[in-house]
Amino acid sequence: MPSSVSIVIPTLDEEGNIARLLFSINKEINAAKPEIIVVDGHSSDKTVKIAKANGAKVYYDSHGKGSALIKGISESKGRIVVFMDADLSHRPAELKRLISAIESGYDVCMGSRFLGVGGSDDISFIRRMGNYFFIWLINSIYGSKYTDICYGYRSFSRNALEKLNLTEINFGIETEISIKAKKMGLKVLEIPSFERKRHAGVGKLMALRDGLIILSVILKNI
Ligand SMILES: Nc1nc2c(ncn2[C@@H]2O[C@H](COP(=O)(O)OP(=O)(O)OP(=O)(O)O)[C@@H](O)[C@H]2O)c(=O)[nH]1
Ligand SMILES: [Mg+2]
Repeated sequence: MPSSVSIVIPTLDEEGNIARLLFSINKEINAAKPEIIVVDGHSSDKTVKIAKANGAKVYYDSHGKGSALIKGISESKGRIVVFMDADLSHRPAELKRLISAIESGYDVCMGSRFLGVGGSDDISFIRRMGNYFFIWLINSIYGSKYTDICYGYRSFSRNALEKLNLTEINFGIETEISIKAKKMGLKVLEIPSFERKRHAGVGKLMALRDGLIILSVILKNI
């Protein structure tokens, strides 16, 4: 893989996951010599110590997952940037496909849990229904054909990230990306992705609070 690749990983109390994730990333795409950027929300556990010991560059951000990703974009150097969760929900085996989509000329490549052989072991009934509703709403309002909206396993060209100029500091950032990419006419590819159950630790997303944030992002971008 000739391109330079940065992987941006937001973390909050992921000490039970981060070493395993970094090991698997390096195993999968060793040849790409990826730059690994961890942006930590001031974890109270050993996340940062473990990330540094396993070769990641660590930065801090206090505002939320979206804000951590934005910080990661500004600190990263790669021509291709991948967003990846720390909890082992996103399979490192899918990295090559996300990267090669950008190398072959797409601006954005989005993993989708609801496309083809994609799926999820990690999504509750309520969250699945919420996801379907938001996908329908965005496609109806913006004329897009997305099969997934709120999933964070995605890759980007540097150019696309500069155009997107992201601002959402919380879990609304994926929705912001999907809407802006459609409105800007970016070349987007969705690929099937399988979301595994969070390995260790506790999820930070709260369905009602974050559902309302996502709804507000959908409405304010009209
Ligand atoms: N820096 C930072 N990272 C965060 C914050 N909230 C969540 N994250 C990270 O963002 C990623 C996604 O968060 P999760 O808590 O796994 O959200 P989720 O996948 O919707 O929830 P689960 O299905 O329960 O895992 C993980 O790597 C978290 O550690 C935050 O406030 N700051
Ligand atoms: Mg998770």
